[in-house]
Amino acid sequence: MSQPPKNLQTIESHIMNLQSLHPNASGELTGLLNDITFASKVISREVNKAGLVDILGATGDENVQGEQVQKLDDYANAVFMRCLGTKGQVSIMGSEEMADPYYPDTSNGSGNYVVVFDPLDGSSNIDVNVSVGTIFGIWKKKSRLANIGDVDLLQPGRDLVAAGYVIYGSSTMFVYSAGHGVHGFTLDPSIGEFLLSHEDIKIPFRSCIYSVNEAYEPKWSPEMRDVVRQLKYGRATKTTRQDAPGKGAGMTARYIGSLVSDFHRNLLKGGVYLYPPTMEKAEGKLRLMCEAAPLAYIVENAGGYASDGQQSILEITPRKLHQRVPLYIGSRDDVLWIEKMVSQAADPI
Ligand code: AHM
Ligand code: MG
Repeated sequence: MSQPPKNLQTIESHIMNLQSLHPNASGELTGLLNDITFASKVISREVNKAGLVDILGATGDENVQGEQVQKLDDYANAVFMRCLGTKGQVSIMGSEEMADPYYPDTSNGSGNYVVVFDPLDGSSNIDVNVSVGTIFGIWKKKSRLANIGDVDLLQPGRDLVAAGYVIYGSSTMFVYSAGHGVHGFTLDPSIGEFLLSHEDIKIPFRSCIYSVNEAYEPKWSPEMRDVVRQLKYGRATKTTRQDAPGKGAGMTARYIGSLVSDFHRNLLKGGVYLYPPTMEKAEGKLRLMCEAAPLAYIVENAGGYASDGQQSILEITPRKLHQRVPLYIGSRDDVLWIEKMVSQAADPI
């Protein structure tokens, strides 16, 4: 008979313990986080049979139950929409998959929370069995009355009350923070529970991994080319990496092209992820509210840092829901060095 696992703490009990740190808490945030974990289990189940769904879908876009086969990112979005805010705790939902914010009827403006999410980031990778993920951020509504609007939705990452991501990989993991450390849970599919597997994650201060799509190099500014060249060959400026794992030499590269996967690896092993502006995309590709800010909140709670090249991602107040932002995120020392290089460049990069 196999030994029972050492740690059998479920994510639900972990979230409950968190609530006990706030004696006046109403339980709404606890309920909301539990709704998100449930949604992610449903999405995980579907992602795990993605190949099979494709085969069924190819026969005429209907599955054996006669239901329309949806693209997985539409499916994940629909699951989030259905699972969240059903108890009236959410006043506004914003999704990468929806052009406009959604105001759930169940709340009618009385819910205390605003949730923004990317239901399935990197979904173009699913066809080739590469890990994908969900990212979410939760803010508290600001308006007292029911007339909620942009002032509630467009809040900086610094005001997040919780954020997290789910990675659908060799196993499904749920990583979240509500301001008391970053904690990771692995889904045990046999019992359908997320169990605490990575308590109080801390990202290494310096790293030897950089993650960037170098195919865009011809479209970067000369200064950005120099930043990546120095990551590769070793920093010329003397805040250097003599005591870093690379022993003063350059870093190694890892780029999956699936943000949650690249971020997760760097969070655990140390590393820096870059999505700089290009000639065509002056603000980069990634979304401030549903991708950059939640991951910035996670990385800062784990001791790392995230910047747009000028300032902390968490300090940026969004102008619109789908605003894009350049992103440099990961090990603190590496990101601070990149921010220094970028902000000192003559032209913005
Ligand atoms: P998506 O939100 O449309 O899935 O795009 C985001 C993805 C990230 O997961 C990934 O890091 C990035 O796009 C990759 O972009 P590129 O192919 O330009 O390197
Ligand atoms: Mg995305």
